[in-house]
Amino acid sequence: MRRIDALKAIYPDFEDHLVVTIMGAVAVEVYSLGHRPNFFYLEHSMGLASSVGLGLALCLPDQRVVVFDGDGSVLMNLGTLSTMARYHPQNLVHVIFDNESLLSVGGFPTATSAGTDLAGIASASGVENVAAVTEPEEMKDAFSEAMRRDGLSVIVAKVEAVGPTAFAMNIGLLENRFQFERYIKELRSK
Ligand SMILES: Cc1ncc(C[n+]2csc(CCOP(=O)(O)OP(=O)(O)O)c2C)c(N)n1
Repeated sequence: MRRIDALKAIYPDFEDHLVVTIMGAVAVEVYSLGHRPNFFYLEHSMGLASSVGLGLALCLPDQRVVVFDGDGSVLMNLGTLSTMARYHPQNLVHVIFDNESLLSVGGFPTATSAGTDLAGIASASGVENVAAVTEPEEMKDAFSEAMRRDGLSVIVAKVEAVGPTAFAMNIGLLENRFQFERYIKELRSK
């Protein structure tokens, strides 16, 4: 499965929710499907998208928060899975696209290419709902189930190590940061 196809399969289910992505290829792919003011691309802070997502989920319990992460990023902040499980937000879906590589910086292999099982680590960390998917249809089912549940879900999607041909996005880092902040402030004032 290509990550872009997995994202296309679930875009209608996440477009209206708070979305945080890691930097690089996945940010560009989400952006290419249609940017929304409720999407935040966490540039540079590798490993911390799920931590930002957890903070948002705990502070905004009436919202659904979706995090799009990568295997390399999760491996840099592996404690995030036990922290999320410990604080068990009722509204957080953490999607880890596992392409077994650091695709955005040249494709160096990560530990998942040598057998590390992120779904197994998520379960052993205490995450209630964990799914491992390999096809867009499975992704669609696992994602809509996760969005329906009250709780924390982790979906590990095995994807090919392919990404966009170019990494340009027509939105500046600060513009995205302020737009997302404004979106949240407006939610709170409703
Ligand atoms: C702290 C830190 N270290 C390194 C980088 C450089 N970097 C940017 S993207 C990336 C790879 C991310 O890999 P992964 O999470 O697996 O996502 P993929 O690129 O494969 O989609 C790296 C190493 C960074 N941005 N921040």
